[in-house]
Parts: sequence; structure tokens; C-alpha cells
Amino acid sequence: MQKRTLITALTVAALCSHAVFAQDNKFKIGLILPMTGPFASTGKQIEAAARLYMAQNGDKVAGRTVELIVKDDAGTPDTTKRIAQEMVVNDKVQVLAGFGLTPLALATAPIATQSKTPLVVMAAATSSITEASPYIIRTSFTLPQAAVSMADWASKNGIKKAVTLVSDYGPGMDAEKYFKDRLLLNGGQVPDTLRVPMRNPDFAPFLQKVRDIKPDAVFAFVPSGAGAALMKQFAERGLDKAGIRLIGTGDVTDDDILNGMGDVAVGVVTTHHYSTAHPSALNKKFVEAFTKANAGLRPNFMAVGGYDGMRVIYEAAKASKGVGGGDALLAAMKGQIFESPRGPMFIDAQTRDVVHNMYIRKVEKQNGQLYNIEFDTIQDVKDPGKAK
Ligand code: VNL
Repeated sequence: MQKRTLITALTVAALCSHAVFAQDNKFKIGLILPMTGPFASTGKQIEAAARLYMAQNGDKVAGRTVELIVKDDAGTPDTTKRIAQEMVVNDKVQVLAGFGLTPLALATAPIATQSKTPLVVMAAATSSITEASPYIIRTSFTLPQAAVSMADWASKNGIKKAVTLVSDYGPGMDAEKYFKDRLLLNGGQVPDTLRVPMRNPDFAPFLQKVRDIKPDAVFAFVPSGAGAALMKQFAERGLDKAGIRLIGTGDVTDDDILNGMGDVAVGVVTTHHYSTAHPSALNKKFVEAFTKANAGLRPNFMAVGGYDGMRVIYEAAKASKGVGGGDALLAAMKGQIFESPRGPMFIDAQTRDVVHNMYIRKVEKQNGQLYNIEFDTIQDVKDPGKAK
């Protein structure tokens, strides 16, 4: 009886390992994105970019077929976490990716740690995210990178007094703190720091407050998709006429919606890691292919985070040759250095965070279309949030 039980157990084990082996022939990427709700444009951009990367680079890595499993979390942290758990346990994905918003990445970090599954953050940008799990790698950007660069530009360009206006959650807190600290360090003043609700924001009362204070500029951060409403209310409240400049991170003049903002956006200066108009041969090819594959849609900074994230995953799978599991994959993601459509980019092995150029850009009309035109570059910017 004892012996039979043992044999049965061994048979079951053999069958299981066979099943695992069969599954292992696929390399599965679990892509979790907001495909519905107020941040659906982020999901749409990243999914389109991931599919473009696969169309251009094939679906075979290290002798395995890549399978992209895309699921909608509607921007709700509990849902992101549940989907990630199901993907790890049931689908046996090798990598988790996506993460359209900071709370979604933070909620899922423990799943990555417990299951030793690399988690590639393609969108969310609060500095501390990479510290939430040693399995997190980021290919988007960080708000401190953009905010410090903006404060330095402002100080050199006659902006002494600025009010901050940010979305009231992780990335907004980072934008506010790093802009303010740097402007003060440069000898400037920040008479007020305003925080607007993340969901369904009404900017009007906050902009009225800015008008009353009459600073040289208002420095803004809102997540991708929300910039048009801010721009509209900025003009309606007559802040431009009152001589108050609008500056911000590139999230505000998001390429996805910039064209619809109209002439009020012309002249707005922002700092960011990616512009559709980035003048490199690689980016021209990327924009052309993306636009063609997506009925004229412009790729924005979310798309580039998704595209580069796929690059990091593919190259890690190739380098680790499909052996060694999550730890080997993670090790092969660290230290990758390559040319992205954004420009040169590097995954710092120590912090697992992205190091790249910050560009100072101004909205200009070219051939009847609005673009963020880069006119200055700060090279190889590490996340200032990591220097604590
Ligand atoms: C975040 C940061 C989201 C920047 C964004 O758009 C963005 C985030 C959805 O970390 O939540 O533009």
C-alpha cells in the first residue's frame, strides 16, 4: 500500500512536471492596463505599443513563443492585484507588466515579491515604486526627474515666484516636492502648493486662487489624459492674459491629446523624457509605424514606456535563455542599455529604475499640428528621488 501510494505520487509529480514543461514552451507576459475608465487612453497606448513591438520583433524568444495576455483593471488597485495573482497562479506568466497608475503598481508589488516574478512598470511614475519590491523594473520615468529639470529651467528663465498645482496622489506629491525644493534652492519662491482631486478634477477654484496670488508661473502635474481640461480652464480664467505662465511636466501637454487643446497650448514649456517630435531616425520610424498601425493615433510617452518595456523583457528572455526563472530574467533586465525612441536609455542595475535624458520642450504649431518641440537636453538624468 505504502509503495503504491509512493508510485502514484511519483506519477502525479511526473505528469505535473510534464505539464509545466509543456507550458514552459510559451513565454507569457501578463499585461495589466486600464482599458476602461478615465485612464483608458494609457491602456490603449501601451497595448498598441506592445503589439507593435511584437509585430516588428516576432513572437519567438529563446525558442519559445511569446504570448501576450492583456487584461483590463479599469484603474482599480484591488482589481490589478487580483488579476496579477490569477496570472501568476493560473496562467503561470513569466513577467507582469503594464501598471497605468501608481496605486496599481504599489498594490501589486507584494505579488511580484512573493512569486519572484519580474514586474515591469511601463507607465506609473512615483519615485518610490521601485522600492516596493526588488522584482520591479521601470521603463516609464519618474516625476522627480521631470520636476527638478523644470525648476532649473524656470530659475534660469525669469520665473522667481511659482505656485504648484498637482493631482492629489503619489506622482503629484513627488512633482510638488521636487519642484518646490529645487526652486527654493535656486533662490525662488513658492507661495502656495495646490492639490486637486485625482478623479474628475475641477481646476477652476484652484486656478482662481493662482490668479489672486499672481505668481510668475503655475507649475502643473496632471496624469496623462487630464491636461486638456486644465488647459481649457487656464484660458477661461484668463490666467494667460494676466501674465501668468503655465509650465509643467510633459504629462500636461500629452501628445495623445495635445492637438485638441488649441492655440492656448502654444508656447507652454514642459520637461519630459519623450516627445512624438523627438528628432531621431529611430523615433521617426517608431512614430510612422505606430501611427500606421493605429488609424493615425500619435504615440505618447505611455506608448514609449510600453515599447521599451517589451524590449527589456525580450532581451532579458534571450539573455537568460529561458532558464533560471524570475531571478535570471530580473538579472538580465538590470543594466540594459539601448537606444529608445526617446533617446538613449539605461536601466540602473542598483535602483532598477530608468536613467534617460530630460528634454525641455515648447509647444509649437508645425504644419497645422501642435507638437512638443525639444530645445534643450539634460543628459542621463537619474531619479533624484533615489539619492536619499
Ligand atoms: C502616473 C504618472 C500616471 C504620470 C500618469 O498618467 C502619468 C502615475 C496616467 O504614476 O499614476 O502621466
